[in-house]
Amino acid sequence: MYHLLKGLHEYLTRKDEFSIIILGLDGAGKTTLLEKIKTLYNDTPGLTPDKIGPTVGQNTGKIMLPSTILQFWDLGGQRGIRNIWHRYYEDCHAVVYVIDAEDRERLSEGWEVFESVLSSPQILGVPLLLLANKQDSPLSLSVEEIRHDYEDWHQRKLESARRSVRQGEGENEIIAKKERIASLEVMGISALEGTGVRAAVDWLFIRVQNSRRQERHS
Ligand SMILES: Nc1nc2c(ncn2[C@@H]2O[C@H](COP(=O)(O)OP(=O)(O)O)[C@@H](O)[C@H]2O)c(=O)[nH]1
Ligand SMILES: [Mg+2]
Repeated sequence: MYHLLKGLHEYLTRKDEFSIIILGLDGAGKTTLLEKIKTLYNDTPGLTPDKIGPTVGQNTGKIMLPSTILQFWDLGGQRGIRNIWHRYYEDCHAVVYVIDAEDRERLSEGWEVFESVLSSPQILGVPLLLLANKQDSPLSLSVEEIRHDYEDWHQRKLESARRSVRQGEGENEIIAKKERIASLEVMGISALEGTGVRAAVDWLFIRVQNSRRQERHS
């Protein structure tokens, strides 16, 4: 009887755990976002922005949602650290890419890295969310402007690839990527002030639940 009740209790209180990785260039606001998520969802608040230094290695944070635990991994964005992102791809359930919408000078560098994330075969089927951060700043590009800027950048890149003799990708990869871009979710946030952060977490929560269901039915 005890075991039966224990089993039932475990079943009813069971929480599925999902890993979500937060990627982006250094300075995009990944750590600020992670700490804001912790502050919004946990009893013990995350670090305030004045306590956040450049990320060396990784930061993690867990939040509890109904029958779900989301574990966030903020991986550093410096060039050297980016080389290890792929090690996390196999085990993640969603990817968040943070772009600094205020830093126009580094947008194309940000898209270059975003493109490599988007093209990674291990995460082709994984929900991907693009966050246009720093919306509190009057200098920031809006969500629409960010989407257009990326599409323009991508178009230019395709054209220059067509002109060059050596093509890295086949037609199928290009089509798969086009579909991914067309269905890409872009949201505006201010990691500093917290605006839009709950909407982003809600989106992730729903998407990881849905992809788990698809897994079961396949
Ligand atoms: N105005 C503004 N600044 C932000 C925001 N998010 C992060 N920052 C600032 O951007 C800088 C880099 O943030 P950080 O979280 O360390 O970036 P990371 O390298 O991607 O982890 C810091 O000075 C942050 O205070 C935001 O939403 N708005
Ligand atoms: Mg950081």
